[in-house]
Formats: sequence, structure tokens, C-alpha cells
Amino acid sequence: MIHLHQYPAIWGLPSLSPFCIKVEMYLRKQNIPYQTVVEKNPARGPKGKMPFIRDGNLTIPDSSFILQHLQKKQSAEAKQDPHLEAQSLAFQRMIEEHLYFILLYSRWIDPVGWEVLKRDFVSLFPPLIGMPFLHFLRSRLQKQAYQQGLGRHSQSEVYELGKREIQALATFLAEKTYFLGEEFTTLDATAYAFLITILKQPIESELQKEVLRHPNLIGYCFREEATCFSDFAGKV
Ligand SMILES: N[C@@H](CCC(=O)N[C@@H](CS)C(=O)NCC(=O)O)C(=O)O
Repeated sequence: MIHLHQYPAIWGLPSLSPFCIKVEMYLRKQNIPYQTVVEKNPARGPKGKMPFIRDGNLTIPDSSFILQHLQKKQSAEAKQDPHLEAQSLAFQRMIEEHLYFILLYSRWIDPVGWEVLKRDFVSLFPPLIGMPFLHFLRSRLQKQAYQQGLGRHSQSEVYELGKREIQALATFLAEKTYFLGEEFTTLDATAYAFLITILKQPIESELQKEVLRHPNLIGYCFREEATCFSDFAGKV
């Protein structure tokens, strides 16, 4: 049995982290049995981040390495056309290495998001510990965003970059069932996890407004939620 170590559910999402949702979606789509182990401290992860899995004697951190491991085990994903594979990789990197920082910015740096986050995350921790821990995480994540580069831009520049990425996702999905066609792929696990997070987190950022401008992205998210995460559908 696989144990998925991930951050807790919140805001009608299976986890507060899109990387954790990505792995859980893949497990569910592939009908792989698993149990969740709720973690609240990133330091418990072998790489100081969540998620990680335990599979027998193996401990595997990082959502992409986890999916690779699961794919190898299951021989699940059929070989794609190399052009589609290249596009898939480029979109996954855009989402995980860039859009991620804009999502992080909307929660931890934008003062509107930070107020919502403090209000809703503090109760995940024991009294007295929660608020200082959130402040500690905020300053760490601000440093990460600054080092990555995004944290050096103005707020309007940050959201302008994010809006273009959401538009690219909406254009690429078009009227298809999944991002690469009729079959679910790892790109869907990544895209769904980030889009549903932006949609459902109660932070009215420019990023959320942009997702709400695209009926195909909204339809995609709620269709996948209804089929794959019905235990969270309709929850806020
Ligand atoms: N590349 C990693 C990224 C995981 C990640 O960034 N996790 C975040 C939560 S969304 C985390 O645990 N951050 C804690 C920290 O950086 O202190 C993956 O794909 O799993």
C-alpha cells in the first residue's frame, strides 16, 4: 500500500498544496490504492517539501519523481507522440516552475491573500504555534520568490505574467476533454491541481479572475472534480 504524505485538506480542496493534489489525482485516476498521511511541517519531507510517498521500503519525494515511479510500476501511460510529449513537458514546467510562484505570491505575498491565508490556516496548527509558524513560512517563501525572480516584480506585473499563462492553458485545452486529447495524462494531473486550487481558494486575485474568464477551464475543473474528487465536489 502506498502512503501519500501530504498537507491537509482545506477550502474544499483535497490538500492545500497543488503538488499534493497532482499526486492524489494520479493515484485516483489510475485506481492505485493508497492511504493519506497528513503532514503539516515541510521539514518532515526528505527534501523539505511535500508531497512524498512511501512505497514499501522506498521513500520518494517530489511529485514528478513520484509519478515517474508510479508510471514505471504500472506501465500506465502509453507512449505519446514525441511532439505532444515535448508540449506536455513545456506546459508542466510552466505550471510547476512559474505559475506556482504566482500562486504562492497570491497567497503569501499579496496582502489580500495573506489575510485570508492567516485566517484559514492558523487553525490547522495547535494554539500559540500557528501564527508564529505562518509568519516564519511567509518570510521563507518571500525569500524563495525573490531568489526565483518573481518576487522582484510589482504586483500588477506578477499577475500580468500569470494571466498570460492561464490564457495559454485555455487556448491549448480548447474544447478537448484533456489537455493532450481524449486521454488523461500527467499534464492533466498538474494542470487540474493548479487550476482547481486557483478557482477554489477564496482569494479574489487577478489570477482567479482570469481562470473565471474561461468557460472551458471551469468546465474541465468541475467535470474532473465531479468524477475524480466527488468527495470534495461542492465543498468550500
Ligand atoms: N518540486 C516539488 C515541489 C513541491 C513544493 O513546492 N511543495 C510546497 C507546497 S506547494 C512546499 O512543501 N513548500 C514548503 C517550503 O518550500 O518551505 C514537487 O513537485 O513535489
